[in-house]
Formats: sequence, structure tokens, C-alpha cells
Amino acid sequence: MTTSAFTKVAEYSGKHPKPADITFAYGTAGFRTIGETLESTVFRVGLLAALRSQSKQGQTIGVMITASHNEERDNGVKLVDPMGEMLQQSWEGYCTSMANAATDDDVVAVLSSIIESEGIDVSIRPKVAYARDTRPSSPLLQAALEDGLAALDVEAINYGIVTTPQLHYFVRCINTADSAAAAYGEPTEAGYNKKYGAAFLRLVEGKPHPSKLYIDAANGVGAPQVRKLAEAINSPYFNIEVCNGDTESLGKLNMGCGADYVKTNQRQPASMTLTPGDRYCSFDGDADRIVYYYADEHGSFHLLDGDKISTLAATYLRDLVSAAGIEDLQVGVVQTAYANGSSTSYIKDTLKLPTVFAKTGVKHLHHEAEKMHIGVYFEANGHGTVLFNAGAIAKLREAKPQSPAQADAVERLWALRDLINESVGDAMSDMLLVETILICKGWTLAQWDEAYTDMPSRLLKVVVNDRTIFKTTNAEQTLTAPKGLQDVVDALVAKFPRGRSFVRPSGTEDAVRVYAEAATRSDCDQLAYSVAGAVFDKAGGRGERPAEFI
Ligand code: 16G
Ligand code: MG
Repeated sequence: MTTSAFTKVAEYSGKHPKPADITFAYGTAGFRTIGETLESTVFRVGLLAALRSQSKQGQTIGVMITASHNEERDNGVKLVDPMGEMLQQSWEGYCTSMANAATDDDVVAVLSSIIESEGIDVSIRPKVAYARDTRPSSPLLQAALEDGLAALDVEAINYGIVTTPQLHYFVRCINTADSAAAAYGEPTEAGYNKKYGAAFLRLVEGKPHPSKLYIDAANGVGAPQVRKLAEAINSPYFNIEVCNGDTESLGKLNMGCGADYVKTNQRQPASMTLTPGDRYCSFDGDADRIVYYYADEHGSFHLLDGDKISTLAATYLRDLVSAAGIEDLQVGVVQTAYANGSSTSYIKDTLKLPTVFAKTGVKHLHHEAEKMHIGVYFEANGHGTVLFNAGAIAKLREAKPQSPAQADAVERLWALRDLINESVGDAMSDMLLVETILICKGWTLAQWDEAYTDMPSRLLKVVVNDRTIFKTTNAEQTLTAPKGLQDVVDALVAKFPRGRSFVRPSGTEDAVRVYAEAATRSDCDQLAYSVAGAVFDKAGGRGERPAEFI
């Protein structure tokens, strides 16, 4: 195609000029920064979505406008590949080049070069499905996206305000609609609620009803969506009350609430008082993360994070596979370096399941989990899901149950697969999974919590002059640069019983993260602050030195 064919692109691009002083980067979860600065980027993501669709023979590509758990003034945008997974990594560089093209002509030039390097057939009509969260800057960014889609004559579906995992689900449904074997469901909100609601009711039928679940929706898009899910389920098995469900008032999104706040601060949302015995969970701002928590009879707070969800799910799946009598159907667990050491020991020593470590970020965990028959992957922060790979599906199809109990276990494995959003971690689907397991076992949150006791842990942030000098290996647990720093970390770790610490550059913020664990709270804090101090001193710390532990 000649450059003149892109006159519309250049013309529309002119309506969304790039701010001259900002360099954008497609990071771990897409572009993310101050919402108002993202207009040109989102316009260009519309163009890229069109090209990506053409490069995938006209399959539908997703675009989600959200900045998840970030503060309200931030926003972001990410692309979703045809099976509902994160954008293939080899395209991230195209996104970054496109976002940083200085002029309208440069935008056209980058477009043409991608078409050439990918051998894209531009005669294919591109298809894109898009949605946004509840942020105040989202409508403006949506309009920019629509210009990008119009510039390349995309056949577009606007899903309005939905959770990030719902959009991933819609994309997968659309692209599998014509395959009897792979059809994922109806690509609508009602279809989503029907699929997950029905699987949930199938699994809990006949068991005692659970007590009410209080859901902190972070004042985000999870609030209206989980209310719709509850309406669709319409059963005492799903008795919920939404807290922090105000998506109208400015300044409330993720403020003092949400899964990230609860996990990072190890406390309940600021606006909530916990009643001992009651059950609570928190979503993040775009409802792809979930953590549970409760207060014991002394009022002390207890967190059930992504590691606890992962071990609960892995235990249940392992037991079902064994009850089904299917040979060589393996359940495995994928974690990141942030997984609490107690959870890793529990998986290996008590559950006797294989576990592997992946780099932080869903795409890395997802790809590792795909290699397992049934791969359970969760980040400690509450983002995760379960994948059944082709080998697992084949084994389930071939299963020849020898008893009613075996037949029931096989049927439950199929139902669990229908309950889980395999395209990406999904707070609502994960919540239904946890609820199912707790209902089936008749467990309270405290009983679930008994599996193992978390090691004290601490996560710190160090601002440095240049975080790109930090290089890691071994699933981000070992630094290879700056030279010598890992030796310093190792020497510090060696001083503390059961100590563990690692340093990695953030993929979403201009900072370096320091994680530490040790046998006691005070050792853990001492280790975390000593490592953070060493990073600050030896690798160009900026601003205030991490406060010494006293
Ligand atoms: C993003 C990732 C999340 C990861 C976090 C790490 C996705 C969808 N989200 O939010 O999985 O835990 O980044 O942030 O991949 P960091 O690199 O700043 O520590
Ligand atoms: Mg999120």
C-alpha cells in the first residue's frame, strides 16, 4: 500500500498530537501514565490494533483503556490477542515506536514499516473490540481510540464500561465462535454472567449456603459488574454486598481501598471495619485481581492473598484429579519471586506438586502455565487463573470413570474449567472459584488460612537515577548488574535465619523494588531496609534514602 493510502491516518493523527516532552513505553501491562497525556498513544493503539487484526487474518483484537489499581488521574491502554491473552511480546516494540513517532508523517512511516516487516495483507478488514474502565479521562481516550479505528476503517465493537477480564473473555468468545470444539461462550455481558454463574451453581448445588461475602470493589468497574453477576446468579449461594462501589464521585477510585491497597498495606480498606467471623474480599480498579481477608476473634487482620488462592485451587484440583482416577494428569503451580516462601514450601512438601518460577507480569506466568496439564498461576498480589492445556482436555475426554464417584469428579473438573476465565486472571471468576471450593469443603476463611503461615515479608521501593542499569536473571531473583550488588545482597541475606531478598526494576514505575522475607518481623524489616539502603548507596539512589530500620 502506498503512503497516500494513509491520508486519513495522517489527517486524524493531526487531531491527537504527541506531547513533545514525553517518551512512552509499552510496559508489563501496556502503556500507563497520566491519563491526559495519553490521547496520541491511544489513537495510535487503535491503528496498531487494526494492523494486529490484519496480521491475524482478520481475527478480532481487543483494546482495553484502564490503569488498573493506579491512582485515578493515571490511565492506560493495552492490546488483547485473539485468544484473549496479552499481546505477543514481539509486537511491544512496534507499540513503543508508534507511540513515540514525533509527527503525523512519522506515524504513517512507522505504520508502513510494520506492514512491511510483518508482511501484512492490508486488504483484510480489521476487527477490534474495545472497552474502558470508570476513570474520568477514559471517555476522552475512547474518542481518540475511535478516531484511530475509523482511520483504518475497522469494524469495531464498543463494549462500554466492563472489567479488563471481561474484555479478554469477549475477544476469545468472538474468535472461537465458529469452532464447535473451542467455542468459549457468548461475547456479551449476559453471556459472561450466564456461563460463569451456571458453572458455579452446578458445582455448589446441594451444599449448605455460605455466609454473606462483602466485596470491596475499589470504587471501580467491578462494582456495577459484580452486581449484574449477582442478579444473574440470583441464589443464596452468592449472597454479596458491595462496599466501595461508588464509581460516580471523583477521587474515590482505588483511594484507600482495593486489592493493591489491602495487599501492600496488609490491612483492610480505610473505610471498612471488619467484624470477626465475616468474610471479605477486594478487587482492584479493573477487577483482574482479588484478595480475601478476615478478622479473627481478637480483631487481628488476616490476608488470604494470591498465594493462598493458588494453593487452595491447586489442592482442590489435585484432589479431584486423584478422585477421577485419571492417570498422568498433572497439576502444577506457577509463582513469581514474590510468592511467600511458606507457600512454595507448602506446594512442594505438603501438596507434592511441581512448582516453577516465572518473571513478574501475567504474560510470563501464563506461558509457563500453558506448559502444564492443569497449570495454576497466581501472583501474590492476587492476579491469576488456571489453565487446562490441550493434553489435559484430551485426558478428560478419554476418561473412563469406573464408579459414580469417579464420574462425578470428572464432571466437576469439566465444570471447573467452565468456571475459570482461562484468558486472563479475573477477580469475578476467581471469586466464584474460591467460593465454590469453600462451599464444597464447608470451610470458613480461617480454616482456609490454616494451610500454612506466611513468613513475614516486606516490599520497598527505591527511586534511582536510572533503573535500566538493573538486570536480573533466575526469574528476577538474581541481579547480574550493577556489578557486585548481588554479592552485597547475598551477604545481607546470610545474616538472617530463613532470609530471602531480591531486587528488580519495576516494569510499571520509574523505581526499583526490594523484597525481603525472614523468620521474624523485625529481621525481615531489617533485611529489607539494609538491602534497600545498599541499592540506594551503590546504584544511584535519588531523593530520600530508605529510612533505616530502628
Ligand atoms: C502489572 C502486571 C502485574 C504485575 C505488576 C508488577 C499484568 C496484567 N499486570 O500490573 O501482573 O504484578 O505489573 O508491577 O501483567 P511492577 O513491575 O511495577 O512491580
Ligand atoms: Mg488490575
